[in-house]
Amino acid sequence: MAFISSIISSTVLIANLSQILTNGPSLLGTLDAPTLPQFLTNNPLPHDYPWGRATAGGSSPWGDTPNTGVIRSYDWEISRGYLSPDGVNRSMMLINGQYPGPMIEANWGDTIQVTVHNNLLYREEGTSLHWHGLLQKETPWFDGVPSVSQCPIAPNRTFTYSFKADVYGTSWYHSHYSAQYADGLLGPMVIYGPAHAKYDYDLGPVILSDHFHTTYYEIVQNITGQSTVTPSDNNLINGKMNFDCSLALNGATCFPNAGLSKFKFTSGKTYRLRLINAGAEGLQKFTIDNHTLTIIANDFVPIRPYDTNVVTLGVGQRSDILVKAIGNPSDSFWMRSEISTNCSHTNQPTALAAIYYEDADTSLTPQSTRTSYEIKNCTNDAITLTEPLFRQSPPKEPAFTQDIDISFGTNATGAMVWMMNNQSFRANYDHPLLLLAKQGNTSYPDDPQWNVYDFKENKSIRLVVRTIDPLSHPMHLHGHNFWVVAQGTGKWDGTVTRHENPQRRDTQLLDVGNPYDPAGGASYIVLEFVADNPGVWPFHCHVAWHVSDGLYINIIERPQDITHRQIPSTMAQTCRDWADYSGHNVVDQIDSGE
Ligand SMILES: *[C@@H]1O[C@H](CO)[C@@H](O)[C@H](O)[C@H]1NC(C)=O
Ligand SMILES: *[C@@H]1O[C@H](CO)[C@@H](O)[C@H](O)[C@H]1NC(C)=O
Ligand SMILES: *[C@@H]1O[C@H](CO)[C@@H](O)[C@H](O)[C@H]1NC(C)=O
Ligand SMILES: *[C@@H]1O[C@H](CO)[C@@H](O)[C@H](O)[C@H]1NC(C)=O
Ligand SMILES: *[C@@H]1O[C@H](CO)[C@@H](O)[C@H](O)[C@H]1NC(C)=O
Ligand SMILES: *[C@@H]1O[C@H](CO)[C@@H](O)[C@H](O)[C@H]1NC(C)=O
Ligand SMILES: *[C@@H]1O[C@H](CO)[C@@H](O)[C@H](O)[C@H]1NC(C)=O
Ligand SMILES: *[C@@H]1O[C@H](CO)[C@@H](O)[C@H](O)[C@H]1NC(C)=O
Ligand SMILES: *[C@@H]1O[C@H](CO)[C@@H](O)[C@H](O)[C@H]1NC(C)=O
Ligand SMILES: [Cu+2]
Repeated sequence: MAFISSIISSTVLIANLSQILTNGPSLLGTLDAPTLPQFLTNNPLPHDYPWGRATAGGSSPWGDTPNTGVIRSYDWEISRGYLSPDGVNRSMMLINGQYPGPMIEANWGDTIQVTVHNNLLYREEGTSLHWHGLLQKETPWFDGVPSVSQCPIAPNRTFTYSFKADVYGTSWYHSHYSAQYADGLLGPMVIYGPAHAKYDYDLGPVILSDHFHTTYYEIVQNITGQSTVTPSDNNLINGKMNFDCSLALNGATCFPNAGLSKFKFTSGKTYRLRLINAGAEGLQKFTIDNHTLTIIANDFVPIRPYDTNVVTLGVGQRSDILVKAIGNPSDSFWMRSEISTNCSHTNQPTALAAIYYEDADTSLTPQSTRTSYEIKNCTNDAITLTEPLFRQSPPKEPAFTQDIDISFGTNATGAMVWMMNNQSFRANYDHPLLLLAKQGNTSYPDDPQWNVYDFKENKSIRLVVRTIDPLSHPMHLHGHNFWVVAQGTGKWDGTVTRHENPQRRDTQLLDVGNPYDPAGGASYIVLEFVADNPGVWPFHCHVAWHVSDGLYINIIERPQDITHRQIPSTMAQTCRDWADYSGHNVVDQIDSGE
């Protein structure tokens, strides 16, 4: 912590590097970043709003998706480049040269269209982009998961995603190809929808992410071999932080005081902040000195607001919060995010950003005091606290219940692997499961490592997920907002928390287990969803290194309905391009593939 104290005790907050050297052409984290609107107005407004009469508390955020007919298009080039987000110059994977990647903005019911050019050329790699938390009900083939919904986009090839903004709120997109996103292939996604809380200004995305000075490839080489974890080197807010250059790896160029993110507050106003944990491993604890935080949404689900002084976010999770600017016009305060060292591995847990009130000198260092909080377990806030605004209850009894035990071990060749029900996952990039399912092929007896759970025509599915290993896992399901009907330790007694309206979200933390507990030592979460989205949906831990080691299954939902879908022919073309590429080049699949 000496390093953090040294930043705080300096009087002047130096920014030695220009934004273009730390983040490329991104404005996030600078005082020039615009506040966000209530919605985008360049389209007709039926009943005053792009989404018509729909409301947050009264309309199902799925099922009732409006169709605005408006297309929001983006044109992106993915390439390697050098940036120094925290002062350490490193090779990254960038979108249009920037990190974090460009922000996607759309109204609920718009169509988002993203053309991706894979320009990863001098050390070639495939790629694909996943739109975290969108349901993809109309277009499951655009979910962006190689080996599931598509073949990877081959080097020097272009692919266009086109999908509905079918839920609203805050999220992010990221590469789903190996652990590429840990090298920077990620960005924020904001979908404007019906108001469900009152505030004056939307400050936009606040991206929290652990940061590594080595490439994902070097880290994954280690963690798929015999070595243990690689701790993160730093923690960033909107892609920025300083680093203690005396700790920089041999040979790395390091600039001290690279520069922190800065935000503006006006005394008396209320701000909306869109917190996103876009890290590879670190569980984040977010605070703002002297300010109360009101949580109004978790993932894409608006909830009944409640106050807290700390927000816990596992990798992949988001919380929208309101913050009342209670300070005086000349005040400044620290925004902090700390990687929990109980739950994650890091050499530098604290990310700092400065909040300046309207009359504060933005070149000075805030001198505020850290909010204290208890870090014990590695869970989200109690599910008794988090109640969705739009009420929905799961079926009395699920049609099918699947137990899933998570464990860690070595495979037959001695490599470390994570397993679900004793089976570690490994992708086959050449045969996307959704495209096979379209042909009626849903059984792969020779490929147990594809980890397929075919729930056939079951109308609802409950997953009882348990672990006794002493690590926590943010479990993410594609294509759904699941109910979290229970969480706890020991054996679940069947009690459902608030059956009339349990918490829903798309990622939920599974607490650490205790392998030495004579009583078993399991921790569990119980998730449930209605099978209303025919497709093949990954369910996996969102810790990049755990999914690289195979902590991943594929869920097939209503396979009969998949055979009736019209899949665009660009999907087959992408596989032909990939086959052509992989037929002439060795594809170095060092991990599970996701
Ligand atoms: C970062 O390293 C690359 C490759 O060595 C170099 O071209 C670039 O100038 C460096 N950037 C800075 C800001 O030193
Ligand atoms: C990329 O593709 C274009 C057209 O398909 C081709 O002309 C060019 O040589 C390719 N570039 C590389 C580096 O493979
Ligand atoms: C990989 O493991 C080796 C041996 O333990 C270590 O020296 C190296 O620093 C590790 N690399 C990374 C990126 O963690
Ligand atoms: C902020 O909180 C600290 C205690 O944590 C208190 O000492 C200080 O006076 C507060 N500052 C302001 C400006 O409210
Ligand atoms: C986690 O710990 C906090 C405080 O230590 C406690 O209030 C909360 O109930 C715990 N959550 C769970 C799910 O055990
Ligand atoms: C064990 O895992 C490693 C790393 O993912 C992989 O290369 C190897 O093929 C696996 N061995 C077996 C027998 O599955
Ligand atoms: C996994 O393996 C353990 C130990 O071999 C065994 O006790 C357990 O029943 C297996 N679980 C499943 C779901 O096959
Ligand atoms: C299903 O697809 C797999 C992978 O391509 C193939 O090995 C298998 O033979 C196919 N099964 C049927 C019944 O076509
Ligand atoms: C429900 O899923 C189970 C497990 O895959 C399967 O055995 C069963 O046939 C399914 N039931 C229906 C009605 O499809
Ligand atoms: Cu995990």
